[in-house]
Amino acid sequence: MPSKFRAALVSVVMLFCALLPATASAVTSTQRDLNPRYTAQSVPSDELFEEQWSLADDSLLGVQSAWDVTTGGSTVVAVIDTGADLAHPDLRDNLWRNPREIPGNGVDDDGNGFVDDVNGADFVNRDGDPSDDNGHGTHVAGILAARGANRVGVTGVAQRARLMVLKALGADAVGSAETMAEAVRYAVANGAKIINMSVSGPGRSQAFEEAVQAASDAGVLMTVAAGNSGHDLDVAPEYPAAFPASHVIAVAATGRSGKIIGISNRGVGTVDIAAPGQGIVSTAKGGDYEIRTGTSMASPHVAGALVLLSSARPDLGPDALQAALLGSARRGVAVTTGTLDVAGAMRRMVSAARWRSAIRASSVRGTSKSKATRARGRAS
Ligand SMILES: [Ca+2]
Ligand SMILES: [Ca+2]
Ligand SMILES: [Ca+2]
Ligand SMILES: [Ca+2]
Repeated sequence: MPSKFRAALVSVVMLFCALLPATASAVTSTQRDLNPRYTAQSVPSDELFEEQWSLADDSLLGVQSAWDVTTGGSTVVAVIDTGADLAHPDLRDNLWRNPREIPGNGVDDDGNGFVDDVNGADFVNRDGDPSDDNGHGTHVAGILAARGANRVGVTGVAQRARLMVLKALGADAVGSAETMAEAVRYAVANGAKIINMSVSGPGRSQAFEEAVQAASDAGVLMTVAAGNSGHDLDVAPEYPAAFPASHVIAVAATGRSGKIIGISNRGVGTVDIAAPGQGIVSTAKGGDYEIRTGTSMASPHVAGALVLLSSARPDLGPDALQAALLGSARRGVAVTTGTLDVAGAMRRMVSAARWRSAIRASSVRGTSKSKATRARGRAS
């Protein structure tokens, strides 16, 4: 066996998931702005919305402004991670359904090797149930597309989407490159337009790289975590962030100050964009909510933004979506472009007339402030 292939077989995709200390105070001690700037925009009813700092202050990413155009839609987006809590009240209504698979009949109806893979598949245990035995994937899925405006918990950057849940990391949040590659191929074969991979590791696997390149060639956009080693990927590359495929979008993590946080990797030649990844509240295993920190949390912000852009302009291909996303990023951090600006990207996607009428409509509609509730933050 050639050594390169052997190296590919044994290379491991390490997942770095730094957690905030279990400080419920991090979510409860927030000073409330009694006269918020976002009153004219689309504030959803989700009870923890005001704890979602990256969304609640619309001057940061402009997600609420983008919601005036669309809150999401039927875009299929795959999350390759530790799986997800499929019964979570904030996720279950946004799950992808495999149209060729009859649920619960014990038969692999679509002949893809997985029995009853209705919402995705489990490449670790090789079954059709990608339930989460870690919690990382549930959190990532919620940042991307927790159901918005359902009065429950949080909202994703995309309030609506079809989440394809692909479990490629085990209970220890580690997975092999071959397993990651399989999950990427499943996503492409089943119509995912966007794939989020909040994983990173220094091993360069040929099998994984080929799957990512094939997905990129097929026009699938992949948002990936830059990794949490705190170094420059131009000097010390990690993957999949440093794969050269053109539709790989590597994401660094910023904090509330707008600066890239210390643990986040960076690199003007390798990391494409930055997005919030510190103290992010999202869905947790067991129908719960929790706060996590890391580039794993930044990447799904960008994936959610792509769902919004794709929903606003389903007629446009991946290059146009990617150009709007990266072209609108705000300069000033050590990545190729800058910090995610969802409103700026949306403005590039829709006509000036549609943008103005969306903003007008939301001003007339008015909003009520969402109820701030204590987040049951816990670090696991
Ligand atoms: Ca099947
Ligand atoms: Ca079946
Ligand atoms: Ca399973
Ligand atoms: Ca919700």
